[in-house]
Amino acid sequence: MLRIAVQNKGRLNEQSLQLLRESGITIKEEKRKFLMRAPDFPVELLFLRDDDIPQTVAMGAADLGIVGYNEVAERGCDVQVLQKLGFGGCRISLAIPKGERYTGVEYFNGKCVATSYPNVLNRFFAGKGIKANVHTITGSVEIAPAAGLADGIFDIVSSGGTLISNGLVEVEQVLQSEAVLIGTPGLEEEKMSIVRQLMSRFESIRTGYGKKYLVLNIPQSALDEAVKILPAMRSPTVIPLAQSGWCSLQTVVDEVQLWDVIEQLKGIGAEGILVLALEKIVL
Ligand code: PRT
Ligand code: ZN
Repeated sequence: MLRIAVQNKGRLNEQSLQLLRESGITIKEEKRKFLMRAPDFPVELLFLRDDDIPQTVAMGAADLGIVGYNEVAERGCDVQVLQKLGFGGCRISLAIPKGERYTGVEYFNGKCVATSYPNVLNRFFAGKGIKANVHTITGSVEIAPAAGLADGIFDIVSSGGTLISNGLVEVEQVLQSEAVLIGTPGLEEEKMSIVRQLMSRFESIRTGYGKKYLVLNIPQSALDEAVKILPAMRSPTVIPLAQSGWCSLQTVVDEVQLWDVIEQLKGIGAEGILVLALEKIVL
């Protein structure tokens, strides 16, 4: 039996549970408790605040945890980062009031910076030889400069909207983060074999994120050109059509490239283009 710590509410909760569901680990949420056993996999889930997950895993009270890398970096607990999970992406950045002249990280010498991530920030400043006053506050860090509590902030940024609405400008991106799977160091082989099985399922799901399955018809004469346009995993599947001179192409495309690829394919005569949702890619 493997115990996995997940966030009990908050931003990573739903996607963590969805990843587990898609991996075949379902829990009945309507009567959710602190600790729940999955009926269909040798796993139980422990629901915690994200702040407590790294330490719980380091102590071995949970074997695995799903948590933002930012929390792992801040807590400095003895855990193994086993896998990036491809959601919860954000960064921790330094930001200062708009209109301030910023010439480089030396700007922060002698300045006061408010943050909930003092350890990450102190390490960054120490590495750059900056002597600043790091002021630890929890919650609403972004209002600290306007409230006269700090000259700048060091906080999580995702879209950047919160900084803009508080009159702040991001000047240094210090740490890139996403949800990660962490594990207790030195798990016994029996548990590790379940961990490996889970990680391979997670990887299949992650590989499918942001990808679409594209099906289209193309004149045989344009096939070579179409193959050059399509960024397939190996090469696209080509199936002849009943109508002579035409074939069907099937391939996987990154969502970000999708419209570009479609327009290029239409330009060489593609027709009947279907874009289908892709659930998993098992490598
Ligand atoms: O209650 P608990 O302690 O479990 O949760 P929490 O309130 O500490 O964390 P929660 O649920 O807010 O976030 C959990 C994790 O989500 C974080 O540790 C990050 O790894 C990740 N994550 C991803 C984010 C964001 N994106 C994010 N945008 N965490 C917080 N934010 C906040 C940020 O603090 C700032 O206030 O959103 C604001 C900035 O967002 P933008 O889009 O305006 O830039
Ligand atoms: Zn938290």
